[in-house]
Parts: sequence; structure tokens; C-alpha cells
Amino acid sequence: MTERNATPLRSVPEAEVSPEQAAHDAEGQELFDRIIAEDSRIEPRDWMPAAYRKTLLRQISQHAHSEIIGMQPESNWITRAPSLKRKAILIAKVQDEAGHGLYLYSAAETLGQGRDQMMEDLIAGKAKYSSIFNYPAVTWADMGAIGWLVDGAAICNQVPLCRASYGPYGRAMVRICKEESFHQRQGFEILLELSNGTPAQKKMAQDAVNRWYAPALMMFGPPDEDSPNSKQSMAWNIKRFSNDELRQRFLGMMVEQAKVLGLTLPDEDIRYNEETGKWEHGPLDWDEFKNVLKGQGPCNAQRMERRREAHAEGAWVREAAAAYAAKQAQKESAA
Ligand code: BYC
Repeated sequence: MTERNATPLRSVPEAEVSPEQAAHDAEGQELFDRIIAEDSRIEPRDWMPAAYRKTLLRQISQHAHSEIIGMQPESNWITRAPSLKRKAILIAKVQDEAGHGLYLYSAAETLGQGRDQMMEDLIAGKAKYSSIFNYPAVTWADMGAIGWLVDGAAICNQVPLCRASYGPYGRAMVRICKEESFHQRQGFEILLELSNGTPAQKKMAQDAVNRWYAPALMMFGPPDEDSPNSKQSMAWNIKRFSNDELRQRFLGMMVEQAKVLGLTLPDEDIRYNEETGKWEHGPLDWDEFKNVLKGQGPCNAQRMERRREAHAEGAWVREAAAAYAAKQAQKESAA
């Protein structure tokens, strides 16, 4: 285990640095490289390259935004859940997602970015969030397909992130992944019940799987040859596997689970390649993916509008919390 310097070292992103700062940075870089090479963890007070900090902030804040925007397709179904049991489960799941957002915003804050700024970027439409949440949830079976496919993809992508080199991110992911596996099981169970129900219910389940299959595969990000960030993120032990590796792994899991569900994945080209040991799928519509990222997906406008409304409606809570904190601080300084 590499020993840390007693005094935290700060990186200076600007080009103009004094000789003292340059020596300081060189020492910091050496320590950083050693920590990464031994697959240990970088903590908030450690020196880190400006680009590492920026990459983490980009990924963690996008992830946090995805969690809170991801509450919308499901919260729209809370009042229409078919039973009290399903309603209670769905409320708990949506609440968990708010919690995931919270852990992730907190992790991003340790990198020096204020939560207000991240929120401002989201509601101004400057920040990304996962493409998947710009698709509509049109029937109750979509709650099953989201849980099974979307949370399934999330688990596949996020379990390796529990070993991310940045301590606060990796630790947040451990708890998130535990909750995600409950989410996936509840989605699987909704689909299993529908699939074993009436022919109309089975068709509703199959239609939902047909709608969410391709968007779920695209959640993993662009193919490796079009993924500009993967190589460096993997060298820094933030990402552990490439987008395509995770997509293939996910596909293999879903093929087996679809058999148990009695449902079909809507892709005639799925096959296991004995030579490469990898699962293959049919072509995905990457133009559609790019359009969704540009804000032109079926629900982008609706999701952003709802987020802005929720932010405005929550202003009184933020003001009350700030007033209370100011009062407490005043009391403490008077004591
Ligand atoms: N959607 O170089 P690449 C959840 C962007 S929450 C939108 O491969 P990277 C859940 C990418 O950001 C699910 N944008 O990037 C919640 C980059 O643009 P910038 C969210 C995407 O970072 C509630 C550009 O495309 N999960 O599961 O190496 C309910 C090039 O890509 C997407 C996470 O955020 C996308 N799908 O890899 C239920 C996990 N894909 O930033 C469920 C953490 C790519 O350069 N994040 N882009 O402008 C990651 O693992 C990685 O950031 C990604 C992308 C695999 C997503």
C-alpha cells in the first residue's frame, strides 16, 4: 500500500505554474501513478491530474442525473400500479433511485463541484443523462421491462464500477448495486407473472421487451471504436471493461433469463460465437442513439420540463434548509 503525503497536494489545472508548483505536481503525479499501478484508491484529498478529476466529474454527475431523471418513467406509473403490493414496491424503487442520485451527487461534490452547479447544468440542458430515460413507458409491462432490462444493464455496467479507482465513487456504487439487484428481480417478477397470465398479458410483456431491448443495449454507450473516453478511463481504473465487452456480457445473461420468462429477445441475429467466446447481436440504430443524445428522443423535452418544474417546486425546501443552517451557525457562533 502506497503511503500518502501528510499534506494534501492539489493539482493546478492552468498551464502557468511556478517551479515550486511544478515540483509539487511532479511528486503528486508520481504518487498518483503508483496508486493506480497497484490498483489502490485515490481519495478526495490526494493529488490527482486535472483530467482525471474532470473525467470523474463528467461520469459521476451524468450518472447522478440519470438516477433522478430515471425516476420519471416509473413514478408516472405509481398511481396506476395494478395492486397495493405493486404500488408499494414501485414507490420503494423510485425512492431508491432518488437515494442513488444523492450518493452520487455527494461523491461528485468531493471533487470540488457544487451540487447547485450540477443541477443548474442539468436544468439548463447542458448536462447529459442516460439515453434510456428518453423512451416512454406505455403500459404496466414496461415497469417489468425497465426493471429486467434497464436495471439489468445498469447492474452489468455498475458492478465493475464498485472497483473504480476513485474511493467515494466505488463505495457509493457498492450500495447502489445491492439495490439495483432488487430492482432487477422485481422487474423480472412482473414480467414472469404477465408471461404466465392471459394471452393479452403475455403479449403486453412481449411488446414491452420488444420496445426496451435495443435502447437497453445502447445504454452501454457507443461501440468501442466510437468511444473516445474508454481507453483513458480504463487506464485510470475508472472503467474496468469496454462498452462492447459489457454489452456482450449483458446479452448472454438476458438470453438465459428470457428462456425462463418464456419471452423472446427481438433480435434474430443473437448468437454465441464459439471462436471468440462472445455473444453477438444484430445491428443497433446508432443514429437514433445520437439523436437521443442531442435531445431529440421521444421524451427528452418532457423529461426536462418535468425536472425544471420539480426543481422550482422544491425551491421552498432548499430555502428552508439554508435558513435553518444559517440559524444554527449563528447559534453556534454566539455560544
Ligand atoms: N446515454 O466515450 P464514451 C440507471 C456519452 S442509471 C447518454 O463511451 P464513457 C438507472 C458519453 O457520456 C444509468 N450519453 O463515454 C437509473 C460521452 O459523452 P461526453 C446511468 C451516453 O463515459 C434509474 C459520449 O457518449 N449509468 O441505470 O467512457 C432507474 C461517448 O461515450 C451514453 C451510468 O451513468 C448513454 N447511454 O462511457 C433505473 C453509469 N453512453 O460525456 C436505472 C456510469 C455514452 O464525452 N457511466 N454516452 O460528452 C458509465 O459507465 C459511462 O459513462 C458510460 C459511457 C458507459 C455510460
